[in-house]
Amino acid sequence: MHRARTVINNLVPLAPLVPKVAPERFAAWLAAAPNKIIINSPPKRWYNAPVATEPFLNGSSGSYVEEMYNSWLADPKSVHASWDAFFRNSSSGAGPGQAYQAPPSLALPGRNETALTSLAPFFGGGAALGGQVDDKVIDDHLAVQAIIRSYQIRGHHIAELDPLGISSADLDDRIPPELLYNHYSFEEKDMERVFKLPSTTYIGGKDKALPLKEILRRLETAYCRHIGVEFMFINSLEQCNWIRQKFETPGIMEMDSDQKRLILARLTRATHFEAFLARKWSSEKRFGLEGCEILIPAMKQIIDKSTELGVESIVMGMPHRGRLNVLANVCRKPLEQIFTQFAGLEAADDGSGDVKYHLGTYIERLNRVTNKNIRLAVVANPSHLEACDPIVQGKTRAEQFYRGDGEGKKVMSMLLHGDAAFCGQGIVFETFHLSDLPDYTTHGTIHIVVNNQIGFTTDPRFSRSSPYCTDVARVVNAPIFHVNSDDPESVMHVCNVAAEWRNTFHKDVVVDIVSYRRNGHNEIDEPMFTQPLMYRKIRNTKPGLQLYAEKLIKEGTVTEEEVKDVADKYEKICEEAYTNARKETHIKYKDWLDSPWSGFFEGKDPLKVSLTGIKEDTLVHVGKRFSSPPPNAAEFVIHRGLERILKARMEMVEARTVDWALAEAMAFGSLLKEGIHVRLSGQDVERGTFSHRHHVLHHQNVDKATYRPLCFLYPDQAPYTVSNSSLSEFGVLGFELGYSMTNPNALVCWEAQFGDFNNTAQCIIDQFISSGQAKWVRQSGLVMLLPHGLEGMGPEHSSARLERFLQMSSDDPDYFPPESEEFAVRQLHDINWIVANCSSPANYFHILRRQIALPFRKPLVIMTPKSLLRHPEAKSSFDEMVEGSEFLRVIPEGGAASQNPSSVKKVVFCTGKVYYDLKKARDSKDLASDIAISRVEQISPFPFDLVKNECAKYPNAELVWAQEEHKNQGAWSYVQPRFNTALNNTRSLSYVGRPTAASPATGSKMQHYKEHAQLLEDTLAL
Ligand SMILES: Cc1ncc(C[n+]2csc(CCOP(=O)(O)OP(=O)(O)O)c2C)c(N)n1
Ligand SMILES: [Mg+2]
Repeated sequence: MHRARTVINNLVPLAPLVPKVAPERFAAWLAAAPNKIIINSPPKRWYNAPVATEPFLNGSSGSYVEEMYNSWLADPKSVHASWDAFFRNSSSGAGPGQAYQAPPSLALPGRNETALTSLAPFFGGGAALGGQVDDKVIDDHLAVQAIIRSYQIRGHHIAELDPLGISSADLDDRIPPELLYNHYSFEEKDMERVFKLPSTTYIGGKDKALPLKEILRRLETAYCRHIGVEFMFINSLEQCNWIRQKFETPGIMEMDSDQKRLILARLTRATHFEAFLARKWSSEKRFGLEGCEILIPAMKQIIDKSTELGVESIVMGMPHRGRLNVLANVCRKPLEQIFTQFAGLEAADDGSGDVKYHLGTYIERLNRVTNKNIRLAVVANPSHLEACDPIVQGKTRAEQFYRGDGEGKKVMSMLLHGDAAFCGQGIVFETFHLSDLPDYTTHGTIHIVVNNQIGFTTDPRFSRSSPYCTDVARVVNAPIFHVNSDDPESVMHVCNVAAEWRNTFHKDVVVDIVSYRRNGHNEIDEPMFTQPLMYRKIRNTKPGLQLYAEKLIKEGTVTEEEVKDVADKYEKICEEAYTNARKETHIKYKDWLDSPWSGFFEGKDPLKVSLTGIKEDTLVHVGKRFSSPPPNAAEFVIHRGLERILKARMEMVEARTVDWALAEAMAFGSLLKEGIHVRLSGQDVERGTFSHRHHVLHHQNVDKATYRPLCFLYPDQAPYTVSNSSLSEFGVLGFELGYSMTNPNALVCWEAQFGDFNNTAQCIIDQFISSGQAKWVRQSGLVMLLPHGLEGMGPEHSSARLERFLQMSSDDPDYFPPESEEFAVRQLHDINWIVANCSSPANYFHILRRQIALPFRKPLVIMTPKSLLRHPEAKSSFDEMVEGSEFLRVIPEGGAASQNPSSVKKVVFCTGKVYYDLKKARDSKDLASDIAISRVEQISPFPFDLVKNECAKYPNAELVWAQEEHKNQGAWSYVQPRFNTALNNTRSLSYVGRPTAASPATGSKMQHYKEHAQLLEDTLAL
């Protein structure tokens, strides 16, 4: 298959495009008698080596070769013996000029040969042949094949896609030469000649041969009217043929009058919805759909077709444009709820809310066309265009996972894009690259581009370098259907094909609706400032609804009264809803939730946290499984180094201790045992960036044979997914966030390779994780694992930018909440996320488990260690994990200093791995009784209560905060005001550590050690 595509790609002529001066396309040729045309050989092509060296494969024979090759692949006997020999030789690597063997004589056909004379009827009559086939006949047949192929490959370039008729969707007004009639040697008299059709086309329907004139007419109809099909780059002959069939088959686009009336009704709603809003709230921004109202019937068509094919749930993501219309007319969100958003009412529930064109929704309803129940969710999104793409994919994937929908037959995703954003935003590319990865695929997404040929005030020519705004989709071999928005029936056809494509191949597909934007970017913008000619044209362009209504009236499908009637009815619905909306006094953010967790919150004490310590038996069981080689160890050969690692793990279990990896495995394993699905995703997480985890063992002799110990802990455990991700942060973090939104009873973790790289996913962090609950009342228990710490690895492998996470924490530095039993959980309940830097494996174990033990969900950001993964002291005892133990927000000094606190001279507060360095230095200086070192493990929400107690314990001590990060980084600026609050400004806390800096760490190891030594000395100075 792949080889066939190689051939196809090599066959694409690379001749320069010629300017579109005269309309010398075949269509024009049909209308006007052409001049005599000379055969003009396209550039030379090659099959297995450069064609220039394989002389017989030049000229227009490329498509013929492809035809032969396809037939040969299916059945070597179906082609002439010479072709058979050629393909066999070529497949086995014969060099240029060596694969070809002269064909046997035509006079004596062999077993699998067809005498050319048998094709006589197609060659203008046997008499013309006289037992011989002249070169012209063969060349003409090859030319016909080349023409067909040219239309399939390049027809879209000249399709009439722009409803305004002013620009080309591919930004190129020229006509590819192979679509010009004078590229080939036909004359007018040839138009009536009948040519045999190759198997790579379906234009014939039942006919095996057609007159040239008809061939050209049908190709024009299929490829150059209001649909431009881009698909010939796809690496699968089967898929190419499937698409050819969907667009070439005669009559395939015909529609009955019911279907047409349905389109009209839907288009009416879409159009009148915008008109209604414009009338009632003329100065409100709503990012209307005017100019591309066909989007609504298009989406509905996809939903109808997909439900008909078995889909039960659709997760959608979309930008601002037409969003309210989608909510109203696709999701059928009550109009009252939409209209109240315009009323400026206060919210009746918690949260800070968002503007109306960002809100999500979730609806379950009956699809009236298919009479099946369907769930529709539109995820809430920020202004940041395309940022919700991976979220939608993660949410979809999770829904498929929980439903056991392993092939995506029941749940699918649909993503909407603006033309400028689709090609401009890198996240689109990152999301496409998740589409075929085993643990990230959603088995095909239907993308719709609202291509209004403008982005705010910028013309496409200045906003992209690719011909089409959709070219990014080509990387995943997604077919792309460009369609003129003013031809509703063509739009519906491509929507049907897109839904069928997804259902058949479970791969992505793009519908590019080429349209225009009737107003400015928003309703109060003046587009004439920047696009005067375009907008003059738009003013003179009839709305799509009017055009379609006129068409249907003209052809007798509907009457004028019926058209008016549908519109009036919808207006009435809007008016009624408007009246009801005016009675509302409050809005409810909960009405706009995209991922309701039914049953999760109900009947729960919102402040009751389950215990995180577990039975020792479980620790032992998980520990042992995790430390054991595969059960069939005799055959499954693991790496020697791993044998040692497993052995060391087993020894730890026997000694009732854990290191970081073991603690993590025990947290995961115990949750799996409790029925909690655990998913760990990120770059190289299976082994672990620092080779400490090893959740997937690889057979050393058998390719792809692996063993995942945590999947085999208990027969009835929840599933465990651990997956190396693509090299993306924005895309993958977004995906995992989406995954975490679907079901609260799962621990979803994303690990950065180094914490430093999280900033390429900054938008997900800022727009979704940090603020998602406040804006959209949507919770997530996502865990971000960010390896962090200055260890001399240079500026880009040292800091996860702890300071940024802390700066975005929403707890008030000046407010010490009332102390009570529920102090900790109440803080967690009120904050936007949790930021921690654990220094012990046990604490890591507990904080992971606490994510699930909480009666609500909060994102957790953990600065995870690197050197501590192997630090001999960074171990914990089972005692710290068994029942009765819990997460420690602060680990107080427990050594000599704590025994005689009043004589302690200094209390050093710190967080993370620097603790071990400070402790070692203190003990080596024999200062264990003079200096207490306390660890703040949960930095945010800040443990005011525990810090206060710890300080109070050492009344005569100086208080310092020591950190290895530079002064303007790390936790300092967050903790300082909070210490003051905890101490009620009665004592002060001073800073010890590196000075301020622009870069997170030095690139010089020597300098690093120097700075580190200084830090220890300064901290321990008395
Ligand atoms: C990431 C991001 N950058 C910039 C913007 C500002 N912005 C809002 S709409 C817009 C133009 C979008 O054009 P297009 O994607 O074609 O959608 P349209 O508005 O034309 O429907 C821009 C630049 C944004 N919202 N998000
Ligand atoms: Mg646009």
